Amino acid sequence: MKMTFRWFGSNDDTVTLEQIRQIPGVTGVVGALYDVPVGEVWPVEKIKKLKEEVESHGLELEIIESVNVHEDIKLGLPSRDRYIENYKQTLINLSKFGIKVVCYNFMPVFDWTRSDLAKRLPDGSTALSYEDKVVKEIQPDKLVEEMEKGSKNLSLPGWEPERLQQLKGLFDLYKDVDEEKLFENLGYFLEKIIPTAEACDIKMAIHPDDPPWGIFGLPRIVNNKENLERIINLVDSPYNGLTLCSGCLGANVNNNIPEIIRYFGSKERIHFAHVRNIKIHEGRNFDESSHLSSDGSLDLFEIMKAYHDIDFKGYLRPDHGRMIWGENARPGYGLYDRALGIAYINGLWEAIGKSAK
Ligand code: CS2
Ligand code: MN
Repeated sequence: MKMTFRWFGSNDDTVTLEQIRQIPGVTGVVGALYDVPVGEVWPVEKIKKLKEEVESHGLELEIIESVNVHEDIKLGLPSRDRYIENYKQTLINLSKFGIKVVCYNFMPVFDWTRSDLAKRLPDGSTALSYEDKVVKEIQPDKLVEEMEKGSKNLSLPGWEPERLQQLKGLFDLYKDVDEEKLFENLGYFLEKIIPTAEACDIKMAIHPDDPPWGIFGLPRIVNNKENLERIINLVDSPYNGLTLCSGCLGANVNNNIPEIIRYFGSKERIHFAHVRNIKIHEGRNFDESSHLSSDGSLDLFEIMKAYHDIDFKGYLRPDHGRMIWGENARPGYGLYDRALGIAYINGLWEAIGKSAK
């Protein structure tokens, strides 16, 4: 595996490249251009600048999270073709700088959703948390407001204000899009972009829905083994692959994460691993815990063992972390807890590797 760390750029991250470089085992960052509106082509100059900045700190930039997909593509509107052409051009531009994997998601309207961005845990840390009742009762525009309030004035990935301003219009448009239609629209998108991804040698890696069930009546399809299987078969190419996010899929107790890793790993379709733990409470409620198995509901040993068994050579990053030691950072994306997560994952990896010999 290649250990990486998500970074939001020098203007918009409390964590510096200098700090990231000092986390044991980290070889690269997971980056993105956050100032290009969704649907527009990523300019070569900006990609070049990001790449050079990362490399000047002794780190690699080989993976992008995310090139977001314009809503018109998810909705299947006639205007989608223009945005798909732009997406292809972005892939071509990224390939000029040695990008090997592009993570993206296909969630209608909302990216990852939480009811609290700073829930206080018994040890005094704060964590992202999801309470079903809260999300069921809140109006979508109020949720957007709450997320903005909790963001500490740092942009939240996948929550672009320009797009969310059009909430009402988007909900109207999604009235005609059920799960089947969303699959169809994803298939249309993949058929168009995978040949370009192949030519560019960029592996596409779809990120699961977070949480892995529908919210506000919007369809969600990237949420269990059967659907992941259906997605990789929409276009049967190694370039049509997955980001395996343990915390997202794991929120549904019916998803057996080690088994899913072994299954899709044997097909060589996992290109990016997000590793995090969550503490599931009764029903559809969970808090994001530390990575440690005994702190959460997922067994990180079994998860890392599955990656080891499939001889995982792809990119991996700790996913969200709690806010600890008084750190003030973007919710989920502080330095300390994610660095602790990495140390723990490295420890598991070394122990599993050595005891397998
Ligand atoms: C997230 C998402 O769970 C996660 O990794 O924080 O925002 C994720 O980056 C996107 O859904 C990927 O497109
Ligand atoms: Mn993730």
